[in-house]
Amino acid sequence: MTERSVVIIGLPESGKTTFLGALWHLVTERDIETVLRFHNLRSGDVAHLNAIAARWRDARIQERTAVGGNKLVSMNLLNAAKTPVRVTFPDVAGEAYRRMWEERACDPDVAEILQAGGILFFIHADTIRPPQWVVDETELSKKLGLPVPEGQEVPWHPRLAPTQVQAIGLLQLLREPPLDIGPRRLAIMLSAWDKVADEGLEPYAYLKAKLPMLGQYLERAADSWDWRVYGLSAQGGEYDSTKEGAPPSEEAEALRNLDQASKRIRLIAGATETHDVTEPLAWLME
Ligand SMILES: Nc1nc2c(ncn2[C@@H]2O[C@H](COP(=O)(O)OP(=O)(O)OP(=O)(O)O)[C@@H](O)[C@H]2O)c(=O)[nH]1
Ligand SMILES: [Mg+2]
Repeated sequence: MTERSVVIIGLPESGKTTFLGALWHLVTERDIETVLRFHNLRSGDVAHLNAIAARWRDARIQERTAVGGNKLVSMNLLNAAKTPVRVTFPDVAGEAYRRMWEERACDPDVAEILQAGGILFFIHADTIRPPQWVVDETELSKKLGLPVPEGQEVPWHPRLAPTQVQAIGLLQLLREPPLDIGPRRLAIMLSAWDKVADEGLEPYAYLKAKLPMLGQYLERAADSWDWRVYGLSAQGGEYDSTKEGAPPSEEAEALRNLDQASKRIRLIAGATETHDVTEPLAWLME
């Protein structure tokens, strides 16, 4: 059997676990045509997959993945030619990737996971931190009549870096030893697309508008990635918050009322839209 692995990467709260929950629902429910079809579960933590898929169906926000709690699941999927391909997915905490960017350190087990296969890189489309200029901030504060303290330095910390800088930093690390395994396919997943779809941009245009340096890095083929950009709404809308006392979300209620939960999922590639989140996986494994 062809062995393939797909690495899921993304800073904390970028939508990695939600995607896995939606994918597991889609391939086990089999109510929608998909490019890759479920064959059987090869090994790994099926309890974890079932738990996140159940939470996804209930329209409840996933719990943060715990550091050190990396779950490795490997499932056999059938491609269009009905050839079984074994796909291994890690569900790694975003904190592990944050550490890679901030401290340039990585646990050996995460490093091992990262040295295989095509890459699904998650960026939460609605929580992008843009570059900020001190002069602009000062100007704005003055206009709003807010106090502008003089001579107060804020020490720089890598966590304050704009999203695109962190993303490029992570991608560059993957093209350096010990993680480099040569040019790979890269699918950039702009998650929570439902929150930004109103802007009327296609995913790549959105990336170029909000993350222009990342756009240039990809266009100039700086690290020879063979890349694509997708917009993904794995939830279809806002799910119920996990915060104590938070009221249920109206959107979540509407999503629960859909006949087919699989239809919550929206994957946008260019001008086309589908419910089939196996499409980028099929491309990564071609
Ligand atoms: N509106 C909306 N929110 C989403 C969607 N997908 C993920 N989110 C939200 O994004 C946040 C992070 O999602 P997770 O799937 O837990 O992200 P993660 O990357 O696994 O996070 P860590 O485990 O902390 O690394 C949650 O609040 C989700 O509800 C979506 O399709 N739509
Ligand atoms: Mg997670």
